Amino acid sequence: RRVEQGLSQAIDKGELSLVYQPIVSRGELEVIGFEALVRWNTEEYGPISPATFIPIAEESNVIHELGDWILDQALAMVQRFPGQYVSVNFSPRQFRRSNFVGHIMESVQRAGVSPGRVQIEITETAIFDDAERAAETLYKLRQMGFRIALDDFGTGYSSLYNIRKFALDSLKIDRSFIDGMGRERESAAIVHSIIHLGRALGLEVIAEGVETEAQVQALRLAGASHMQGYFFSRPVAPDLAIGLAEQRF
Ligand code: G
Ligand code: G
Ligand code: MN
Ligand code: NA
Repeated sequence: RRVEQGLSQAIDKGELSLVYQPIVSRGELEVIGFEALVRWNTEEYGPISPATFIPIAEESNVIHELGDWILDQALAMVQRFPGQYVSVNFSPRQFRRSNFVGHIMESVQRAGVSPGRVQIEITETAIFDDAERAAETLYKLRQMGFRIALDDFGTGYSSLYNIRKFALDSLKIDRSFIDGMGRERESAAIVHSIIHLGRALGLEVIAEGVETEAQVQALRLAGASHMQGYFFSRPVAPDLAIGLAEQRF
């Protein structure tokens, strides 16, 4: 309750900000996009993690106010990048909002941003509860030129059979599997399977949570399309992100 009220005021008080983490291509290790991640620095308690406040916002309509603010910030930012896309996280409730497609289209038009510069990140939970409706929403978004990524892939309960029905551009392998890759055969096997699945379905596969050189080498060999993680950069403030945009890693 307190968090919910605090969030509603946080925007006006200027306590929210976005940080950006580069997504790097496998071959040349060029920055092809940035994931936008929200941060909340409260006057009273200091920083609160989105892992804490997003689920609370998600329980009420505050998520819409918050989500609109995040999208507008990210759309203003992408115009400062020399060509990269911005990847924005949408929670299940945002995705299921009535007229989500019209709403997001209006935002990009108002900002003067081409939909091709925007990647929409959604989780399996958002699309599998009402698969038919979700499939239609994704189809429309993709028709308009948005990129669609399925986030935290492998942790949800997606049926592999259903994946092909959704208009997707990429699968993001959850970082727990990347983390386990060097230690457990099971994690490595899962990473390889997701990469093969993605390829077979004509999707890009983005590995998240890449922290070591050894993981970079293993993922390149395995054929991941793109990588993201602390090895390249932590999520950083806008001005620092601009500085990273033309960097090779
Ligand atoms: O950035 P960090 O690793 O602290 O994020 C923790 C969780 O919060 C992750 O699951 C991430 O997807 C989620 N998150 C971060 N920023 C946003 C955002 O702007 N919108 C939504 N819906 N979730 C976000
Ligand atoms: O759920 P989602 O994938 O959107 O969340 C991304 C989260 O992962 C962000 O909170 C971000 O700060 C975090 N993150 C990004 N790169 C790394 C990494 O290399 N290691 C770890 N542990 N977390 C990371
Ligand atoms: Mn994400
Ligand atoms: Na993720």
